[in-house]
Amino acid sequence: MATSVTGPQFEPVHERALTPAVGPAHDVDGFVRQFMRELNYSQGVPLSRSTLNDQYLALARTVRHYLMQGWIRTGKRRRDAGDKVIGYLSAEYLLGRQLDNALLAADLHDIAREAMRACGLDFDVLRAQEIEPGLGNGGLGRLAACFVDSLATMDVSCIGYGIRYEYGIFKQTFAAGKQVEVPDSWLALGSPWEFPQPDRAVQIDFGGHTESYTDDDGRERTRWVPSWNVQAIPYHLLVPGYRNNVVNTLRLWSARATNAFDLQLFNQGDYAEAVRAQTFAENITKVLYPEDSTPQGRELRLQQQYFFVAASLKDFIRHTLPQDFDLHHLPERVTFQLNDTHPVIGIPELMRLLIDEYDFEWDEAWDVTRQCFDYTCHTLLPEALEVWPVELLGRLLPRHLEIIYQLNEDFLEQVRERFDGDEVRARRMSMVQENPVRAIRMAHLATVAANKVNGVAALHSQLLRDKVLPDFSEMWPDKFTNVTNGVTPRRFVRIANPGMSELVTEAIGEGWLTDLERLAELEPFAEDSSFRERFRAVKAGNKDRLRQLLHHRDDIELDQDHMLDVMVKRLHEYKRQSLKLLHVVSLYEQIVSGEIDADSLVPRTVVFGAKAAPGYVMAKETIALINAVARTIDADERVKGRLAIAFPANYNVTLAETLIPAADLSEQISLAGKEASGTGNMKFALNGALTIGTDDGANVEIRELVGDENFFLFGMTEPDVAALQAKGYVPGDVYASSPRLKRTIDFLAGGHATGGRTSTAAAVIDDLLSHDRFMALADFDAYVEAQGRVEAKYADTEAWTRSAILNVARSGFFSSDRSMRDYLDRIWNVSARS
Ligand code: F58
Repeated sequence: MATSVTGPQFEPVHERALTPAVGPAHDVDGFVRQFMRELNYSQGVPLSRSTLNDQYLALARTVRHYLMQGWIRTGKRRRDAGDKVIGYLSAEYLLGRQLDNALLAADLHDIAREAMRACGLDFDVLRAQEIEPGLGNGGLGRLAACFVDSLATMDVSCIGYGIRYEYGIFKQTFAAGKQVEVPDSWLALGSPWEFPQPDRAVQIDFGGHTESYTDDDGRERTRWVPSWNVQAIPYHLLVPGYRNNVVNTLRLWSARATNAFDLQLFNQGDYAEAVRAQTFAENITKVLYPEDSTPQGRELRLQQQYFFVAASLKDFIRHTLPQDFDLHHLPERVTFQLNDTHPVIGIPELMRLLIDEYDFEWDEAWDVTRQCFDYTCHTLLPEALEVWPVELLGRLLPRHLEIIYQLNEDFLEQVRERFDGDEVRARRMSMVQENPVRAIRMAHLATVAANKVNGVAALHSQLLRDKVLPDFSEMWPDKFTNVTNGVTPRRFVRIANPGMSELVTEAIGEGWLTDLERLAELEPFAEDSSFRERFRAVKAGNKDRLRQLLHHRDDIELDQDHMLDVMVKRLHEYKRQSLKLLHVVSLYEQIVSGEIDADSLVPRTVVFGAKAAPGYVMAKETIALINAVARTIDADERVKGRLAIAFPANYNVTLAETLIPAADLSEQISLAGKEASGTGNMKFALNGALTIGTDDGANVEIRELVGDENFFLFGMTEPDVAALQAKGYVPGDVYASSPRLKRTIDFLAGGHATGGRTSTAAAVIDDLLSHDRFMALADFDAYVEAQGRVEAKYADTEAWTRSAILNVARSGFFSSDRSMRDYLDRIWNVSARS
């Protein structure tokens, strides 16, 4: 159709967006103009009538504008080059606040601050408005967020696939010291960082049955006849690299009903029934399961897993690959990293797609599938390895169950052939467990299909091979590898600790943020007394910042000049918060009994931060107990100013960013052999805290790197634990034979640390004395002894500071950039551009 254009002629929008001049100007004026435009045209308010939330949303969208060009360019460049994509499949991304990270990536911080000042607004108040997207439980989810940050910074093509939970990890509050969970409505005030793409929805099927048929070529085939389906709507989030104009994508899926609304029912007045389908469908992505260390075998969880994985695979094939791409070459274009077992249903799903929808033969499909997946295991607790009852799997995904059975049959045939028909071994290795109910072992399925299987720290990978999957490592020794976790220095050093970052840059120059091993250049400064003084001044400033935050946020008054002894992580018995608490009670008992003079103690505040899974009774008892002891100590004049517990509610990424840089002592005291890696331990070391820890997870590597003299090691090793277990562990005997422990427990049981109430500690003490599955009592004496070493060292300010600086200098290895390089070399066979 011929049209005559009378007005100005425009280039197509996508072309224009590629022209550098089109983005907002990188200066205060440009920022202010864009901000006002956002406020007026997107929020629809003049500055004079705008609320804080309006201003925050406009600010976020303004910053977003500066990233758009990089995002469009990155996508185009990757499509043109046909880059191999890392498809990171993770049910969780614990992102933390977005604004600071985007400002840092785009180098806009100073401009934005100045621009807000020019508008008469308080930049810091606006930054504090942001509600962090808590789309993860703990370490595993935060690791995924660190990894995508590093991949963008290293310009590696990655799409992070996940779930857009409407409610993330619950908000924790305390009522009379007990944990109360409040829904986390992170979307309620608007979500300026996401781009919904409803036109890119994909349909996800569930239920029904399978049937055999003969196709036009006379081949016997199987067809899945599902009984219901939902729509998966993708939402894009930007993942900006650090100052490289690269922006990768996080693609999070949200569920929507296929037929939202039954108009006939509505017209008949049956309103509830009319929207039933919608409610049902939308439940799938309604809420994150708040379990941390043991999976909850619930139908909805399996629905979530299949939902996001199936949507991601379909979407990748349809929208990321060129049209008519020959899927025999899929492994050249993608590698799907399975973040724990949660996305493992993707393996039979890819088989199903290839066979049922793309006409592949079984062997061809398997050949492609087993080259497309790698599997990371994040645990050592056997109860944390997911199994799905076949009854449930067969009801929800009948075709997938058939495929798994067939894969298992083929696999077991291989096992029998290789190991002389060893039937006992075949049963141990089977993907199907028979007792207590017939169920699919997702870790076995993943291990069989994956190209590579990795643990998350050296010790963990060793134990994974030797204890969790020994038969598999015997069969395929080369399949197993290790990648020690890491953390992003952009968020956890630069943003969280600006004072230290500045000091580091002054000392060793720029460039360390993307080459963290360069922190080693700080080593000589540990011997420089004026540097040490400045280092201490930074720590003191960070403590002051924390003091102010806790005052406003939690009504907690931190004592000035205390040693900050910090234990922050999910609450779990294996992590042994109870051991830390026993240490505090022991100090308190010694003062109260007059054994030691309060003034002889190094003044210390023990900070806890921990959420308990809502159904985890012992974890909740422990929280209530910590709070009760905190109250009792706080009210006792005899220890005032010398000993305190602070337990701010709702520990999350945002709080971590203020808490960790203020810490002196990092508590990493899990029972050896139980913490796969830990990543909090790395964040503390990088921010100049000294670790008191067991020989567990990545603590082992931290100690090796920072040196024994800069780390407080205590407790049983993993072989000690195994030997004690084998001998038969009797916690009552430990209690009876350790006078210090006995006095501590008797004191606590007598109600002396819980305001006179003996019931508060009963459940925890009963459990410790009768089971103590994680052997807290067995390590108590060693822990107290190590705390004695901590006190002695802390009293020597210069020695402590020297060690703190050396912790920073020697922790460059723990950058997630290094983890990503290891994945690229050992697992993905892809090279980074930078
Ligand atoms: C954690 N796992 C490990 N799981 O405990 C920790 O040692 C490690 O550093 C971290 O992964 C990263 O590798 C963890 O956070 C979960 O939260 C799962 C959530 C879903 C249910 C099962 C546990």
